Parts: sequence; structure tokens; C-alpha cells
Amino acid sequence: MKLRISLATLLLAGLASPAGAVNVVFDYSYDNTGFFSSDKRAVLNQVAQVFGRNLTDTLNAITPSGGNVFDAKLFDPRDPLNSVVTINNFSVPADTVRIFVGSTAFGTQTLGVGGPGFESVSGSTAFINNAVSRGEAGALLAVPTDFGPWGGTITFSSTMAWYVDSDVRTLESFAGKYDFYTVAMHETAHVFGIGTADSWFSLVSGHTFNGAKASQLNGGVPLALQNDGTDTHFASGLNGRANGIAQVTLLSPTINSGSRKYMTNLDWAALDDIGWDVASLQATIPSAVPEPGSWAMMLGGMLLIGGMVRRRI
Ligand SMILES: [Ca+2]
Ligand SMILES: [Ca+2]
Ligand SMILES: [Zn+2]
Repeated sequence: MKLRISLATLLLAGLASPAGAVNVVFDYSYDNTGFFSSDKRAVLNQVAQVFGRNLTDTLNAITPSGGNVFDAKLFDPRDPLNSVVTINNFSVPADTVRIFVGSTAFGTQTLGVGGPGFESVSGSTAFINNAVSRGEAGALLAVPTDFGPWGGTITFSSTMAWYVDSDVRTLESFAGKYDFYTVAMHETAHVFGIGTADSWFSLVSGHTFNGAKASQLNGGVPLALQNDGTDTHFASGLNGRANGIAQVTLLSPTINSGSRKYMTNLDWAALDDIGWDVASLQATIPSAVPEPGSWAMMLGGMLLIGGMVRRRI
């Protein structure tokens, strides 16, 4: 009987959530300053589309009840470096990842901070295992090979000059400003585990990332990490490919003003290596193929990088 119930549950889950549909929800509950204007939310909607359509894992719901207690803990979107907030009795639907966003004046050269949340969980073993893995069995191993977060936090600088692009499929000139899309994509990748998940650190040694798929794409060489003591970013000089051309990985630690970076094949391959089912290593924007005009501008923009001020992300 138990088996039959399980099969029925799987069937229902399959009907409710077709493959390729991780639902990335940005949550503005902690935006107490009105930072997230409609144009910024439109950019985040595009970020949600890129990640949501390209990650095809099925994630179990977390549904606390009775003695099964799940309290979400997250770095406070309004003050992520100093404060943690708890959301008692937190639940999340199947396949949904909820990312709480906020802003603060970092007072440094930091453009953004992002990472997954954590939790305080108690109850039956089955409830606890599901809550911390969302059904991704590899997340429960002693050396984790998968990651099933409920969501996390992204905080943006409230003081930097942002370029907020209503349509990220086209690239315009924005000298002196920092690209909100680039930073949002970078921080979202941190929420999904690059530089943050246990399954990431399972593959880190000697300041390199040793994921098989990423290393294969990198000429058989493990990916160099930024040697800053944290092993949370790829090295500044590490090139992958995006939109058919070489580009420094999105998950390197800095970005220049006036320029956009996309997820490269190496960034996506790293997500694959830490446990995600990645549909395409070429996903950069909500629709797959950039128009010829934006290619030309991208190439033009690259020539301008040299003198730009770099900021940490
Ligand atoms: Ca545009
Ligand atoms: Ca997975
Ligand atoms: Zn970062």
C-alpha cells in the first residue's frame, strides 16, 4: 500500500510540474524602502525566467504541520552581513524557490550579496530529510553531490548607480552605471549554490573547482578560484563562453561599470556539477538568441572594459 501511494504521489507531482519548471519567486516583503521599482522587478522577472527555464529539477514541497516544524532562516535582506531573520512555520510549494530581496548601503565597493537560506527543522526523520534536500538524495550524502534549497537572500547596494534594463535581450550603452541584470544573475547563481552549497565545497580543493563537466569544458583543467580565502568565486581571469564568444565567468568576483556579463558555459556547468539538471549551457537571456545588433554592441562594449572601475559582487 505504501508503494502504491508513493507512485500516485509521483504521478501527481509529474502532472503538476512539467520538466523545466523550477519556479523562481522573488519576494519583496523586506523591501521597506521602495528600492524595487517596477523596472527593477521587471529585470528580476527576466532573471527568474532564465534560471527557471534552464533548471529542470523537481523539488519537493516543504509543508510543516503538527510536530513537523520548519522555520526558515535567512540573512536579512536589509542587512545581510550583520543580521539573520527567522520565518516561523515556513512552507514552500513543489518546484518553487523563494528568494527574498532587499537593499542596503554597504559602505564598501560591494554591489550585491546573495546566498541560500538555511533552516531550523524538527519532526520525523522523513520530514527533516525532505526539508533539507527537497527530495534530492545526493544532498543528504556525507559528501553532498546535490542541493535542494528552499530559497535565500539577495541584497543590492542602495547607493550604486544602476543600469536597469527593461529588456535584457538587447544591450544598450550605460557608461558609469552598473548593470542590475548582471548582478542579479550573479547573486541568483549564489542562491543556487555556486560558492555556497555543500555540494560546491565537496568539489573544491586547493583553490580549484573540480567539477567534472566544468573541468571538461575548461580543457580538462579544474577551474581556478579567486584566491581570497573564501573559495566562493571563479578567478577573475577565468574565461568561459557566452553568446558564442569568450567572456570572464559571471561568477568571478567583480564587474566593470558600463558592461554586462552573462552566465557562461562554465557557470552553468558548475551548477550541473553541484547537482542541478541544466537544460542548456548556453542560456544567457530569456529568449535564446541575441539579435545581430546586440552582438555588435557587445563587441563594442568589450573594448571599453579596460579603464572601468571594478566593483565586487
Ligand atoms: Ca535592453
Ligand atoms: Ca538536483
Ligand atoms: Zn559573488
